[in-house]
Amino acid sequence: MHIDLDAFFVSVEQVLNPELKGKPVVVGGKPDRRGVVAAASYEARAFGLYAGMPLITASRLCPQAVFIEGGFPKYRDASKRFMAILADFSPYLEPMGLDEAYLDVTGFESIHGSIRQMAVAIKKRIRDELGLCASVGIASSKVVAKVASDLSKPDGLLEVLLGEERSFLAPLTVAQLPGIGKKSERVLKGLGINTIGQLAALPLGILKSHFGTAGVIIHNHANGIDDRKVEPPGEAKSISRETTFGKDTRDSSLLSATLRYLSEKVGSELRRQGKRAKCINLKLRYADFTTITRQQTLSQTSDSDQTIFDAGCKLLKKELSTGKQAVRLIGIGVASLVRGQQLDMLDASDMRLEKLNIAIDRIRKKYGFKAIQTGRTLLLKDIFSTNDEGSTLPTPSLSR
Ligand code: DCP
Ligand code: CA
Repeated sequence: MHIDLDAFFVSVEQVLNPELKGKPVVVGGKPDRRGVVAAASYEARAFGLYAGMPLITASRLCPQAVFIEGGFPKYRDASKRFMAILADFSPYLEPMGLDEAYLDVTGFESIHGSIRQMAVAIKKRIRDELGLCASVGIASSKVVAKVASDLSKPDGLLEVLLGEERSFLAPLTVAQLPGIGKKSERVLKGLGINTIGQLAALPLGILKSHFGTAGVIIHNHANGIDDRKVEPPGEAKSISRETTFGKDTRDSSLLSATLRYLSEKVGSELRRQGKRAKCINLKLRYADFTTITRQQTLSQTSDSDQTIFDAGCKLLKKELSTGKQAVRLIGIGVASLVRGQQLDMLDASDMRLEKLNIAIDRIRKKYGFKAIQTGRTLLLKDIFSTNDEGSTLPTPSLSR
């Protein structure tokens, strides 16, 4: 089964404020703010609004829409409750983001009835307990189940019977196949391929010459073949935080203050998971949207804000010395994570930092992230808005 909640952020807002029901609603921010639509209600989509559209365009197309800022904690809570309902039906649950999951219910029919009955029961529980609508696709593989749930939206339920995968996919457009983005769609159009059926019939060699090894996957998926298992999540392989500036900037003190803030967010999550990182990466997006990432490997694993920040800063300085453009987005991440303690002896200054991190984490856990702030981030005071989660920039990506 693939289960996906309809108009997720918006629907959560409508449950909390029923006056919004049945109206064009946009979550993402007020239209005078720079930013994009995160979620649009189906009523808003009727005006051509979609996720990723600039808010300013959205307000032009649909001035009567209600624009709301939204708040990540609400969606996270709804997501937890959604996943808990699914977990009642099978332990083979693979969440894909907040509002979407694969669930392998094979073998649980004797408890819950047919798979279709299970899907009906899941939808009912989500409606009764969360007030939300879910769309469900049932099929013998992940890719077909996902296409089925997408196609069934909103409030849908679509089952593709065993053996009917190919004929189900055949009439759909290639863009409806997960993994086919705008670029691949253009390449395929150039080859005269518009439907998944045509794609399925294309010789494998041609696909390989255009898409490399991904060509094999595309070929299989187009033919309804997908042997990926539903895999309950392992441990996070990387942690990152990023933010888009209200206005593109070259101000190195603003960039470094933001980098410090993001490093602290990454560091505290790293320590919360009881892990250390070997690799630090910096991400920058410039005014013209070109995006770069640069990494550095540490000589020893670390979980300290200071180490993450120092490595990020070095990479930033190097990059800015060559870049001429203003920066639109900055992000910092850690990868190559390992669990547990440092084996080498820490020197006195490392020990001091470690104690400092522990103290800061404790204060933040008790009083919120904004309860304590390092000098380096003071510059951001005016830019940061605050909410019940603590100090966050007004972008959802940062509130996590
Ligand atoms: N989201 C976002 N920015 C995007 C796309 C999505 O912030 N560019 C957020 C808001 C969505 C949520 O993720 O509510 C889930 O994304 P979906 O693509 O599943 O979209 P919706 O749930 O809003 O609508 P649908 O009914 O099409 O699933
Ligand atoms: Ca959704």
